[in-house]
Amino acid sequence: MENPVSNTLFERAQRSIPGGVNSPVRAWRGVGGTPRFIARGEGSHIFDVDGNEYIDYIGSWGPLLLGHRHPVIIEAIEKALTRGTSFGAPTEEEIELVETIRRLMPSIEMARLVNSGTEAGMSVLRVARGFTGRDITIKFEGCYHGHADSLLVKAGSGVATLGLPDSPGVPKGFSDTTIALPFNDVGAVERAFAEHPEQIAAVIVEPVCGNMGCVSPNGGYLEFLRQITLREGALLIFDEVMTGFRVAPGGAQQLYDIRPDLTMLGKVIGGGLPIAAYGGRREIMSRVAPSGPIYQAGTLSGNPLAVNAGLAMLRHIEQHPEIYDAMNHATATIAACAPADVTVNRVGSMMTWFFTPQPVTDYATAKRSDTARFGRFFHAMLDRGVYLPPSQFEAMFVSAVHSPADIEMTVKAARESFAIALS
Ligand code: HOZ
Repeated sequence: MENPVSNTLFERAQRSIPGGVNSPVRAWRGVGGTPRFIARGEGSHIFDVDGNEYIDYIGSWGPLLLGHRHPVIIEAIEKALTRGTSFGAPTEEEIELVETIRRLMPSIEMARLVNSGTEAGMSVLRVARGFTGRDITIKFEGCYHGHADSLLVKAGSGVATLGLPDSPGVPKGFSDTTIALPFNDVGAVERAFAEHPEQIAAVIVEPVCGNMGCVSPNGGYLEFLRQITLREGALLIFDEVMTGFRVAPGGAQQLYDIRPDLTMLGKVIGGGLPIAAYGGRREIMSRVAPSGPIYQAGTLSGNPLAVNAGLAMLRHIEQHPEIYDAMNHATATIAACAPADVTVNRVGSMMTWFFTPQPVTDYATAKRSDTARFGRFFHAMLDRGVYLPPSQFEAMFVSAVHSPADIEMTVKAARESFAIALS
């Protein structure tokens, strides 16, 4: 595919924006080549500035359950737009959005709206520390909870893609409050609690990891995290930025039947517009200002465009639970075409093809994947009109509007691309 306009734009972008992008993975350092600049999206497809069309499996990194420009979301945004773009004052729809989230995810008894997953992550940790009076957090290697200082330790996503173990600029005092452990390793968590009695405020986890590629929890692992946190007086935080309303209407906590103390939600609650939330047990959330002393604030929190878009999407999925079977079936069909020396991890409509024949159960095993082969595969797929996340360490997402024709074309493209990548 020709992409002269993208090439020119990328050169221009690099003169004004670090790496030419506003979020590192978009620079395609994980696969090489020039990122395509996107002109527009429609349903399951996106179109670049050179006029090339692709079946989109990024979906704005997960939230576009209904694809691009779904009529219910566009209508909600248009209506909201006629009333104003930002008030810095409460609106009725904010209550409705949080009430809808509560219906779908009953562990969330109260929630606070913020603007991004990063903001949700930094806020939820402050609340966990403020509530427990403890400072240490356990996170898992390869999990990514946004770029807040104390969470940027052995993180996944762009940090994994670029091979940066941690980030300069994070004060040692901050990273010292974080213990990073291998995902799915029960013994490591037991040892950390034994070594830091009554000091661990919370265990934060992506219940299905999406930021080291898709990695599912071993049977019983999330139950174990629930039990040990209860036993040790620590809080269990689920980061459902990717899994929320995706792997089930009530997220991973519904799928695995676990009730976390606190939950982070991201862009999915805005149907792709910038908004996020954290919430959980009333007793904990009541400690957030102004009802309690733990401070967190923001002018754009509960922005009316994002709130109305998210409300429209969540109401739609509440009324159409059948979309989950369709998304899961479509994803399973795509997943099934992998050859034996490629490992497929899939949970619902999230999946990753890892270029290793070994099982991928944590960050160490994800890193065994042959990223050069992944890069060849990515480009072969792109040449065939299929747009995947440009990193081995990101999950791909299928929406409710990917059609049978999209899936058939993707499977055909994947078979041809595996042959190229593995040759
Ligand atoms: N770190 C994000 C996904 N895990 C990528 C964000 C972006 O580039 O938009």
